[in-house]
Amino acid sequence: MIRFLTAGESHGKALTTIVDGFPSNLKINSEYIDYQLKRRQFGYGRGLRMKIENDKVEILSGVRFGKTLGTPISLLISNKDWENWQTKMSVTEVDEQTDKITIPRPGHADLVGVSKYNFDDIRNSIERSSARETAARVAACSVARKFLEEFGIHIGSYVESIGGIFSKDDFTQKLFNNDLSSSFSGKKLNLLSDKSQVRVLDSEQEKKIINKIKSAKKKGDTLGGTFVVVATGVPVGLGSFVHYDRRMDAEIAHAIMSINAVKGVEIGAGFYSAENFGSQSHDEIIISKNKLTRKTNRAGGIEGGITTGLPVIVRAAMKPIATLMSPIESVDLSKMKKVLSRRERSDFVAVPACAVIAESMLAWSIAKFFLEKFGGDSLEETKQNYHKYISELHNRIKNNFKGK
Ligand code: EPS
Repeated sequence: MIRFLTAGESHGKALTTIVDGFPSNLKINSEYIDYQLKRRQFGYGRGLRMKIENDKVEILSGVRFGKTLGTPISLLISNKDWENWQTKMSVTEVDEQTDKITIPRPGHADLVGVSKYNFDDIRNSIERSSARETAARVAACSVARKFLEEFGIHIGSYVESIGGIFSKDDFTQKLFNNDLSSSFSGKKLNLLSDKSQVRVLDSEQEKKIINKIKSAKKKGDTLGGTFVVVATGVPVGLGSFVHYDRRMDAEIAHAIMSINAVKGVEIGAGFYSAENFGSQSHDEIIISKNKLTRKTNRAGGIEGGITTGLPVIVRAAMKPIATLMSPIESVDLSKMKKVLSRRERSDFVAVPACAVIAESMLAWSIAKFFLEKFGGDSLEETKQNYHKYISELHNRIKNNFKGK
């Protein structure tokens, strides 16, 4: 059973995470994790904080001579901005008076946080609810991503739309139609999407989106969007139908929905299927190259809570960032009077970053069910179990049904 916890406030000294349960002898280094951290910081429309931070991880434990020990892996990411927040975010009591935040931003955790935790300063809600926490998640999930790569599982993503601007070339439809070259992989997908400033696959769409972000900025407004995450190389048989918490699709929906500002998650062509006939929704079973497979992949690589062996396809919606430079209505809690909401430094758009975070969370979910199925205390043991299962799979089905 793998697990991780993160800790750290947005403007505290650092973010930390402990990653537990991975087998020994997996090669990992800080450069690998830093590459993913950099991808999370990227994207047109991010705010000034990303100019301050240059997220780098320090591996504190669980790794020796570049390989995991099978022991808890602890990771640290320092907040460069801490320098400017030492008094305001001091762990110990300070004599200096700090201004309390009394106006909650609609759409952020400001009001619900003070309501729930009995705070007299909204700062206490902002700090941990900030999407800064996702830097620690990306670091933790990089271990899962590296582990999956050992089995040829690659996770990639692209931004499908920002502010309602979609590409004319519907790549998502190609995924559902299973209309991709045999060499298509999550890794190759990222080589394309990472080239774009907003991580889209179409340069015409990129131009339109950047213009829309520019106009949102001018108006002091923000935008959300939709993105697609794809995992290729996933074997048949991860997850189960036996319990609600062993279903791969339920696990993934939970993981993606837990990302800040995500308000919708869809597996495969979920919403399309709801509007169409069964014959247009399900994936016909065929034999190709002597193996059982499907004509299409509208199920998004999961049937009955179990992976089908086709790419896992997850689509998600991110709402616009809650901090608005042209604010909407709120209430000053110190006076209980109507006011305009509070402005503070923030992003205008963070959909490209959100897609990278979702890749990381998807890696975690798949690694969790992968290790549940194949187990192993060392990477060698996990590989042995995996290869035995994969090599026997087709003949096992054939032999079981022979002559019946
Ligand atoms: C973020 C750091 C934050 C924001 C953003 C994400 O930095 P700061 O609050 O110091 O500007 O840029 O957080 C939000 C948009 C949010 O609503 O919390 C990061 O590291 O991703």
